[in-house]
Parts: sequence; structure tokens; C-alpha cells
Amino acid sequence: MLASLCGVLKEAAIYMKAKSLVLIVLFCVGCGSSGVDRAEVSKQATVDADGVQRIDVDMHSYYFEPNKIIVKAGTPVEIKLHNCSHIVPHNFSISSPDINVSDDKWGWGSGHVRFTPTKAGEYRFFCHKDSHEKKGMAGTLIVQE
Ligand SMILES: [Cu+2]
Repeated sequence: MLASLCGVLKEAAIYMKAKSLVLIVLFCVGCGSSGVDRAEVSKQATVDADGVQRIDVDMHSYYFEPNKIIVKAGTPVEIKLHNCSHIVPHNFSISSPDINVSDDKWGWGSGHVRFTPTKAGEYRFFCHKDSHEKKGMAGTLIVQE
């Protein structure tokens, strides 16, 4: 009797583990969507009373929204970063001689990058985590005169 009860409990434990594993796999498969060929979402930063131009950027798996940011040269920029993924760490980087910033954001909450663009032009921004950039997690910063 006791032996069969243990057997039933073991089977139940195995069943629960398998069910949990299936749920975890389904969750992870469902949480990422490619940013490759994603439609352009353009947004212009607004200049606040303190003279800083600010813009909110959401970080998803695996894309930024907006993926096109427009700012003015010669005015400080603050990009507020919101990680919209529960479990996936993301990053925002611009790596050029004129603008060089990087910020990691793990989990919920906000981070930011600050810089003052001096030259008009187009700058690529991207997430440097794992292969996120290849999955489409990138965008363009347009600096206007
Ligand atoms: Cu990322």
C-alpha cells in the first residue's frame, strides 16, 4: 500500500515537472518576436522647460519602439529606456566617434542615456546583448541641424 502510494506520488511529481517545463518552454517561445523588417516607427524628441530634449524608447524582444528617433543638434538629449521584457536583459548603444553611449536595462523599470549631439547625421543604435541586433533590435537616430 505504502509502496504504491509512493509510486503514485512520484508519478504525480514527474507529471507536475513535465507540465511546468512545457509551460516554461511555451512562455519563452512566445516572448520573442523578430524586429527584422519591422515597420518604421518615427518619433521626434520634445524639448522640456529645462532645455533637455527627451524621448521615451521601449525595448522589446527584439526591437525598439520607436526605431527612428529625431533630435536637434546642439541641445542635450535624454533617451529614457523602458525594458518591456520580463526576463530578457536589453541594452541601448550608439557607437560612433561623435556619439558614444551605452546603457543596460535588466528587467522592469527605466534607465537612460544622455548626450549632446554636435553633428547632424544618421547614427545607428542597437542592443549589444547576445544576437539581439541580428534579430532586428536596432534603429536610427537622426540628428538635424
Ligand atoms: Cu536586446
